[in-house]
Amino acid sequence: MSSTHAHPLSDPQADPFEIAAAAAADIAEKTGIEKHEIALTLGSGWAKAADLIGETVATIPATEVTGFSAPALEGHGGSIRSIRLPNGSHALVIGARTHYYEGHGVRRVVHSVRTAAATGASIMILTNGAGGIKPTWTPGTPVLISDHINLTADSPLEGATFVDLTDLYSRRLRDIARTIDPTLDEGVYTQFRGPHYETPAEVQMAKTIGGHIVGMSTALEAIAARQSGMEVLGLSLITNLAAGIPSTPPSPAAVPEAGAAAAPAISA
Ligand code: 8IG
Repeated sequence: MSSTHAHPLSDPQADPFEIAAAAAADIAEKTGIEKHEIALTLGSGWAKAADLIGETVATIPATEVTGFSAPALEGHGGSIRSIRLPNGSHALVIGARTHYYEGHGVRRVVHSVRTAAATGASIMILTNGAGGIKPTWTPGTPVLISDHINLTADSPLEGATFVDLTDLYSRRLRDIARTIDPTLDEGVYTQFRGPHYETPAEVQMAKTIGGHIVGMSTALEAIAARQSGMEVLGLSLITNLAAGIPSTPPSPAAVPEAGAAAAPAISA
C-alpha cells in the first residue's frame, strides 16, 4: 500500500473483519497454504526462536497483504511466513506488529490477530520483549503471561460487544509450555501505551496493582484474539529489568542480544 492511498482500516465505515478476511485470502494465495492452524506474532527478541520451529514454506512481505504496514521499528521483521510444523500443520508467523504507540488506532494494532483467525488459526501465540518487575528475572528469561492489565484505556471491541476475559491466557497452553520447560515462571503483563518507557514511579504503580511484566503490546491483541474465539498463549522475553528495579535504564540495544542467546530454549 503506497502512502498516497488511504489505509483500508482508516475508513471508519469499513468492516475490520472483512478486511481481515481479504488479508487471509491474500495469505492463502501468496503462500499456497489454504489453512493455518496456529499463529505466532513475533515480539522483540523472538525472531531467531521462530526460525527454529519448522520448515519455512513461504515468506511474503507484510506490505503485500491487505491492511498490513511496514513495521515502524528496525529489527521487527516485516514479513509474514508460513512454517510447516513437524506434525504437518502450518503456523502463520507474523513478523510485522503494529504497535499502539504508532498512533494508527487499535483496529490496525489487532489486524494481524483478526487475519490469523481468518486464516483458520484456533491458537494465537503472542510474544513480546518486555521489562521485568521481579528482580530474579535476568535479561533473556522467558516468562508465561498468566493475565494482563490493560493501561491503554482503549479496546479493540467496538460498541456493546462484551467478551469474557476470565481465562484469557489459556491454562491448558501454559501447562503444555511447562511440560517443555518446568522452570518457566509466569506473571501479569501490564500494557502501557508507550513509546516512552515507564518512570520508576510508574513501575511501582504497576507492581502495586498486580503487574509483573511491563510492555507496549499484547494485551489489546489478546482481547481481539479472544473475541475471534482463539485460545491465547502469551510469552514475554524479559530483556531488561523495569525502570528502578533496581536502577537499570532500559536499553533497546540489548534486545536483539538477549533474544539471540535465549533462542534455542524459547523456540522449544
Ligand atoms: I524490550 O521496560 C522492553 N519493552 N513498557 N517497558 C516497556 N516496554 C518494554 C520494556 C520496558 N522493555
